[in-house]
Amino acid sequence: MSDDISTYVVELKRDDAVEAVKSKLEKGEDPISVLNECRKGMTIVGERFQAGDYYLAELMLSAEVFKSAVAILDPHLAGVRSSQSLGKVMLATPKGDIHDLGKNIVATLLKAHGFEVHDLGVDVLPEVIVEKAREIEPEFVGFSALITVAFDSMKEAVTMFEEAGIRNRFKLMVGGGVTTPEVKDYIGADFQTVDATEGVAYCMKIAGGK
Ligand code: B12
Repeated sequence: MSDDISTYVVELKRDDAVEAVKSKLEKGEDPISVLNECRKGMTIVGERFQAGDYYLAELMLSAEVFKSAVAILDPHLAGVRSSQSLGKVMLATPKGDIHDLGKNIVATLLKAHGFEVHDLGVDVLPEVIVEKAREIEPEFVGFSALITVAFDSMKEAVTMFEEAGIRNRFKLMVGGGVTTPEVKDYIGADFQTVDATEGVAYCMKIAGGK
């Protein structure tokens, strides 16, 4: 059996992907690099979908393969849980977007590094995001966006943060495959990444590396 996880994800071979993840972990490979291999597979699936070679059914199946692989990785990613909270992070996939695989990974990694994570879920209305930010009082707010319609929802939420006078109370991060530095500027975020570990490093830095 080959151990190329990205190929198994692309070929929608769940059992092979799971076995390859287990085997790499047993060999002592870094869980983050195993995660990146899984993600590479999703990127290829996305390219095939865009090119019309894959349909929605394949997109959905690939997500299931990815989830099964990450379920094996999850306890390893969460291995270094800290007992002291470094601060609160509120996460959401904004209105119009239901992608959550990346957001869930960021949540796991942040928890693993000692942050208290409040995950609002997917397709979250801007008014709910603002209401929850008032209630939770997070040090960080993170948006996860995978489709372009989410850009306007995020901008709407930021405008509502400003109108409510709370925009400066937290650092605003945006992540997800379709985001770029231009998206960060468009919505008025403080930080942008397409790599969950960079997001965690940013929070750690701001939190003072406590
Ligand atoms: C899997 C998938 C799906 C699954 C999602 C399952 C799920 N539970 O999430 C399903 C099948 C449901 C789906 C549906 C659709 N999808 Co889709 N999907 C994908 C695919 C193949 C992979 C996305 C993914 O999960 N990647 C793996 C994760 C781990 O990567 P990630 O999200 O980028 O996250 C990483 C980082 O970005 C970062 N991160 C993520 N969020 C955050 C947040 C913070 C705060 C931080 C710090 C970091 C961070 O951490 C993660 C790990 O490093 C992409 C292709 C691609 N290239 O991304 C298309 C893609 C996103 N989908 C696309 C489309 C068009 C759709 C549909 C509209 C299709 C349709 N016709 O119905 C619907 C949208 C429904 C909706 N309203 O949201 C397009 C979007 C194009 C665009 N520019 O808008 C893409 C890019 C495919 C393509 N190339 O055309 N999809």
